[in-house]
Amino acid sequence: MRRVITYGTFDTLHHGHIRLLRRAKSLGDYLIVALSTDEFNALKGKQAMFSYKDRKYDLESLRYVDLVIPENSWEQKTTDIQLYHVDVFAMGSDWTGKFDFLKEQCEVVYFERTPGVCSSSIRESMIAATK
Ligand code: C2G
Repeated sequence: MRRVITYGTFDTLHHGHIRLLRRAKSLGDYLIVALSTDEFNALKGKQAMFSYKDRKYDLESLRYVDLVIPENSWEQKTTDIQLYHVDVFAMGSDWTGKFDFLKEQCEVVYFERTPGVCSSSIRESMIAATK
């Protein structure tokens, strides 16, 4: 069983996220998503539109996702990889190089980010539409 892990906020789930998850799952048999909690988002300076509970619900509905765990800190990646016996760490290319230190523990893969879609612009247009 080859286990893959990825991390993110996954707010206003869109095809850029889903393409990332689909490619991450294609690297193994089991995909874990460490989902940023609302508290960790505050640390990241991100204000998600949807709660952790709703974002978790969305991810758990996807065929590519096998397990959703909370992401509470920047530091947990090393222990997550040990705890869940992870073989591959995968992220989008906006993070290229940022997590290369994990190469001591597992494979590290960065996938090309999907152009033309992002949660922040979806959020802004949703907010504008309610004004
Ligand atoms: N992504 C993508 N294409 C997009 C938007 C996002 O491939 N158009 C990818 C990102 O590169 C990331 C994942 O989808 O790998 C989740 O994106 P975000 O929810 O924006 O996550 P982020 O805020 O980058 O959090 O510890 C790592 C952080 O929690 C990552």
